[in-house]
Parts: sequence; structure tokens; C-alpha cells
Amino acid sequence: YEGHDKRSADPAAVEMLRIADREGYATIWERYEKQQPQCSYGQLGTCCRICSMGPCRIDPFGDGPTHGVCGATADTIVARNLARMAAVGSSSHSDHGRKVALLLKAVADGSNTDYQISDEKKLLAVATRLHIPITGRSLPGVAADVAAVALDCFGNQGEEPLVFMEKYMPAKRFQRLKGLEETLYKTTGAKTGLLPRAIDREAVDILHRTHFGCDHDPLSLVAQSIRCSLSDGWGGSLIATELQDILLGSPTIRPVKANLGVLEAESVNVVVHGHEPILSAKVGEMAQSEECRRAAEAIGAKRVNVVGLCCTGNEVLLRQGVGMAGNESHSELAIMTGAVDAMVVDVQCIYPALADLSSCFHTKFITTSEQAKIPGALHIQFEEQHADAIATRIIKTAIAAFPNRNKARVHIPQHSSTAIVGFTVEEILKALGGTPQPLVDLIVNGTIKGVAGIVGCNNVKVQQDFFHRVLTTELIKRDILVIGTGCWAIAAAKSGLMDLPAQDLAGSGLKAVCKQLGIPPVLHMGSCVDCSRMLNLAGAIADHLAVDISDLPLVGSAPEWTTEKAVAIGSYFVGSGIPVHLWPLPPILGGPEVTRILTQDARDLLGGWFFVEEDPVATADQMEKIIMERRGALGI
Ligand code: NFS
Repeated sequence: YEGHDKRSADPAAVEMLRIADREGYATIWERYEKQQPQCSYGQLGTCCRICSMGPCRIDPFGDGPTHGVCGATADTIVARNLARMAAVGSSSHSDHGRKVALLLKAVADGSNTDYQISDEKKLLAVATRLHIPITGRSLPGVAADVAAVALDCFGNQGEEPLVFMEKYMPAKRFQRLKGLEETLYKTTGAKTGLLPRAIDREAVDILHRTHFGCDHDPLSLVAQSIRCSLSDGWGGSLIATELQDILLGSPTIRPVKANLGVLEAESVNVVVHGHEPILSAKVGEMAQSEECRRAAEAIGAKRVNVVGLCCTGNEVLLRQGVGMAGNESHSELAIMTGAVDAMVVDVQCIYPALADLSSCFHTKFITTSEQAKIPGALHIQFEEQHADAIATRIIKTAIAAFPNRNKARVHIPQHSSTAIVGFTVEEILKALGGTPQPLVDLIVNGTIKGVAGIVGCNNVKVQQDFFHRVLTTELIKRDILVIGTGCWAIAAAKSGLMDLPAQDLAGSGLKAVCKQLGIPPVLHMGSCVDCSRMLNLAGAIADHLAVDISDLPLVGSAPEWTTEKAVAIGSYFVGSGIPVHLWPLPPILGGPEVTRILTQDARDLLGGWFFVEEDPVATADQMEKIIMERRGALGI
């Protein structure tokens, strides 16, 4: 893919970038150029803006100041900055989970009738996992209890570990974290918590301990970052995933289309972008209503075509089978096709630049969340209790924009790949006959060497999708099953790696298994909150074998990571015992002790650690090496 266009490895993007260059549309790539050279203190993490005696900067080469005005070292500054990133990332996922829990409560008590309990089986499974009685009880009664347990996980003031985590995390991992807390207490004489208490508390704890003049100890700050992130992975994100399945239905394995070619010249195109499917699922659902269908036909459109971007796209793709327009770096390019009548956004990963760009077209750029207002956008406030009416209004806004489309400016790249998606833990286990044993057997006998979980974004510092594609292809070639979520999953879907012909790119063992099961070698497990599905899969295998996750031949990567949410995901993977590759460089290298803790000490303490690597093939080499070492340790 190299040499074609250094900005993107995706042919649809390259086609659109030619138009952007010709027409002079601003893009992330162009604005990135204008930012050069970027601040190296920021890149190394040694810039502190926490108090008004600063900002302070530590010269990593020892030529300038070695301490901030208060005396903070480079390691303190780096660790505090990292902790804040983990807190923001965890909070974003978890606040999303909170809204789903509140909605489940409202559905259970009958105050919201726009949503229903769509997946009874999942409700009962979650309740059983949480030890909530189900026999002889009404579904709303059970749902109310599930919602109550979930909401209590956010605000409980006790010292006990988070209930969702305690009930979902494999026993050996839980014990290891508990044991580590005890060891650290004994060896340092100070309490160092790793098992999260309540979700909100762990984030607030970071805001408090990183205030001027509190925690300056790199180990303590890193430990709290991991703890807060664990409250995301085994708390907020897990709650989002499980409760969304209950309310919106659990995804099932199905084929979809991915890339900008899913836009239709003859239809009203509505792009949903952001993260919270409570809105986007309704938009998808209401687009099928008689009222919206008629309105679209009345203005001469074929139909209302709802397609997705980023994680909310993943959510509706998995549940409703809508088309996937693209990942993060595709969001501007979608508008430039001139064929998007409305882009509807909720929260997270939305470039503010989309408002200006939309104003060059007939596109209605619609914000819906009080937490994500963007100057220049049309704001249609979303309220869960009026979801049907608001979603209908949004679609009608798009329909009203359609006649203003300038057909002469429409350019839809004719690229779209088939992807087979919807590999939840439930679907994977069903395909395996109900238990993890067949997968375990395949790993034990070496047909599959191990499993790699890849997550995360696009990043303008990496050629779009290049790392995702090359790394994924390299791993399946080596008989490593690849699973993942988020914008990685969209990259894989767009490039055909989630289609059946990709079986032939896999090594002979993996290829045979995929052919037998009729699945691709690269599995789409959902949106970024659905990284909790990966934890649960790892947990199911670990519990099945009565080992810890850190014993299993599993490895993770976030090869084009951008956001603070990715920091949280990487940290809860590491805290769960999974080694994680990162590229681009995280802003920690200015703190040698923090770097050592995360890349070396964590290995012994947690069984998971971070490593960085710029080259996708070398990354695959390292990931394979870790998998082989773990296989060796297991004696397989
Ligand atoms: Ni994950 Fe999903 Fe994409 Fe990155 Fe953003 S959409 S939540 S953070 S950019 S993968």
C-alpha cells in the first residue's frame, strides 16, 4: 500500500483526497502539516500546566531545568499527565455506560416506552452472572435489578471491589490483583489500590491526586491509572456492552458492506457518527418507518439510507446491518462526496472541522448531545423519552436537505468490501458448539498459535489503515487469530480482511479452521466499548482452564491510536494481563521511571505491559514472539 498516497492506504480515501486537493478543502492531513514541528515537550509528556506557577517544562536532555517550579520531576509530570489521560478515556466510555444503565432503569419502570427489552435471553444471562434471582420473576423486575446493580457500580461509596468486575473477571486475575495490592502494601508500607471500587470514584481519585501538591510518586500514579482503566474495561464499558445488548438486541453474525461506496446517489444518505447507539439505533429504525419512507419518496429519493462512521457505526452495523462508511479519518471525506444529506453526531471522536466543511455543501451537520456542541452545527437535542419523535425529526431534516444536493458535485468512490461481522462472545461460543473447548484444543495442538486483539483509531501520524492492514495480514499469516474493535475493525472490514476470501491469506492451520467454520480469519467484535467482549472471551478461556489471562497466548495492539480512550483500553488490557503494542509513541518517554514501570516492571507485577514499535512487520514478529513464549510457559 506504500507509495500510493502517504496519507491513506485506502483507495476510496485516496480518490477523495484528490478531490480535496483540487478543491482546496481543509483536512486533518493539511492541518497536521501546518502544526509542524510539533512541541517535543508535549510529545515526551514533560510539560506541566497543572498550576499557575507554570507552565513548566523539563528538558529531557538535561540541558535545561530538571524540575518544575514546585519541584516536580519529569517522572511526576509524565505520570500525572498519563493518569489524567486514563481518567478522561475511562470516563468517556463509562459515562456512555451510565446512560445505557439509566435507560434500562427507565424501560424497566415503564417511564420510557420508546425502547424495549429486546434480548430477554441476554437479560437473564447478565442477571444470572450478577447473582440476581430470575425464576418466577417478571422481566421488568429483573431488568430493574440489573440496572440498579449497574448504577450502583458508578456511585457506591464502599471500599469493596466493583461488583460487575468481581462477577465477570476470571478468578485467577482477580486474585492476582488482590495479591499484588497486598504485596505492595507490605513492601512499601503504603496502600496502592489496583482493584477499582466505584467507576466515578476512580476517575475523581485521579483528578484529586493529580491536583497541585498531591501524588508525586510515579508508581502510585501509574497504579491508579491502571485501576481507573480497569473500572472502565470491567465496569463502564462492560455495562455499556451488556446493557445495550439487552435494550437493542445482541449482534449476530452477518455480512455487511464497508467503505464510502455504501453511500447511494439516488437515496437520502444519513451518516450516524459518534458512539452512543441509543440514538443511532433509533435513527436506523425510524428510517424504515412508513412516515419516513413516504417522505423520502415524495421528494424523489429511492429511500433513506442510514450508514455509519466510527463506533456508533459499528453498533448499528452489528445490530441492523447498515453500511459502514468508514473510520475516523473518513469522516471529512464522507462529507466531501457531496452525497451526505445529514451527518448526525452524538459524542466522542467528532472533528469540530466537520461543521465548517459541511457548510461548503448542502449537508446538515446535526449535533444531538449536550456534551458535544459544535459551533456551526444544527443542534437537535436528543432525549431518550422522545427518541422516536426526535429520530424522525432528524431524518426529515435530511430528507428536506436532499433536494438542495448539487448533483454536479457528487462523487461517491465506488469502493465497498463485504465484511462478515457480529462476533460476540456468545456468537463465537455458539459457532464452537457452546464451549471454549474446541478453541482451546486448536490452540493447544498449535493449529492456531494464539489470539491477537487489535483496537483503536486512525492517526494522522500514520498512513490511514496501513498499520492496521499490514499487521493484521502478517498475524493471520502466522496462524494467529485476530479479533478486534473500533476503527481497526472498520479498516479490516474495508480492506476485505473480514470476508471469506481472506481465509486464503491465513496460515494453513488458521485457514483450515476458518474454512471449516465458514468464518473469516479476522473477527469484528464491535465498537470500542465492546473491547469488554474481548476481555470476556479471554476470561471465558482463562476460567475454563483455571488459569490467569496472563498465562494465555494472547496479545494486544493499538497500532494507530489517537484518543485518551485508547490509553484507557491499553491500560486495562495491561491490568488484565495482556501485553499491548502501541504506535504512535505515547507521551511518556520523557519520564524514564514511568517508561520502565510500563514497559518492564509491569511484566512481573501484572503479566501485561506496553511496548512500542513503528514497523508493522516487526510488530507482528514481537507479537508472535510473546505468543510463542506464553505457549512455551504453558508447555504447549
Ligand atoms: Ni475507539 Fe471509537 Fe475510532 Fe479511536 Fe474513536 S471511534 S471509541 S477512540 S477514533 S477507535
